[in-house]
Amino acid sequence: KLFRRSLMAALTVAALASTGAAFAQDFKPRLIRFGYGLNEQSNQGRAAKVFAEAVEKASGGKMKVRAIGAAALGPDTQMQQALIGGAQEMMVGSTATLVGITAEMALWDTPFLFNNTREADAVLDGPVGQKVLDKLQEKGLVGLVYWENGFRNLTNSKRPVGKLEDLNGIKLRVMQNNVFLESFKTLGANAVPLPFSELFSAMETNTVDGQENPYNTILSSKFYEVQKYLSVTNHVYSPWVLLVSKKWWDGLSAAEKKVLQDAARLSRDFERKDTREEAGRALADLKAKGMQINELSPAESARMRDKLTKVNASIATQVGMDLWRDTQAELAKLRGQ
Ligand code: TF8
Repeated sequence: KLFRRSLMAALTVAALASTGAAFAQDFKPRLIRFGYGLNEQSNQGRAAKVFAEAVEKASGGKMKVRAIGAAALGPDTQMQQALIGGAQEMMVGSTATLVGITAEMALWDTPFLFNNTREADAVLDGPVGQKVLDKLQEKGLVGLVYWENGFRNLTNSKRPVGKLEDLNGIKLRVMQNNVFLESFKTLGANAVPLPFSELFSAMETNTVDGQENPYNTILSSKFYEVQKYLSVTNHVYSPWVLLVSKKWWDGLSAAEKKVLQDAARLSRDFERKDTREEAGRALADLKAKGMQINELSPAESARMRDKLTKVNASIATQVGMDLWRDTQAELAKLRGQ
């Protein structure tokens, strides 16, 4: 009995020693170029910093994240290609700009898909969200988690949009994505696709009259300097997605991958909380900056919603009927239907 006990102890010591050795070997010095489109003072910038710090800490300083904001590494679409080719390691950006690569991402562009952030979190972090992330792999990308960009609202320099007809003839910048293009054409706007990095100067020079983004971005990108009117439409919830180059990812050890996955989840939880707090204050801040804010009446909101259901059929075809039905089923369950 005594012999067995000491044998067990010896085995335990040996096991501990070997995990310790494996730990040291499992981290190589890594430099991670992490690009994003908004500025450092934005919710995106703050969360990028949280991610970078978590990775460095958990890897004992072996993995270094260089977070590069303000689209200095290029707009979303350019960074996506750099990740696919292996010239850049990581980024965070809009799911909407990924639709050209992974059609399933169009699911998140469905107008009025989520009624609130509880629904968004549940679907994005659940099996449907994971299924969409998994689709990225065959295109050379690994999707780790979704961050919150947020519910989108309209701004423009022409007039308050209180009803559908007010959008007529407004030159509105949209993301480079066929669903957004179709949605805003359906609403009567003159929709112009542009990368985010060109948006501010396009509004400043009146190349476009308006745009749509969450309150946080309107504030952090100082759109209030070039836009007078903000109309509360909440027409769609936009996620951001944390992406890794698959080429680079496949060369990482299990321990290195785990560090990135854990830091991704930690940054997600921080980012959503931070974004929601900021969004709660942002409307008052934007008013103080001189923006004129109007809400749509419930009747006008319903009209906009009705009109936009037209694009649902084409989204369902793009993402596949199975995924579309799974999403609707999950939402019905969340709504207690
Ligand atoms: C947009 C998006 C942006 C993102 C960002 C640059 O309007 O809402 O927030 O693309 O990653 O383009």
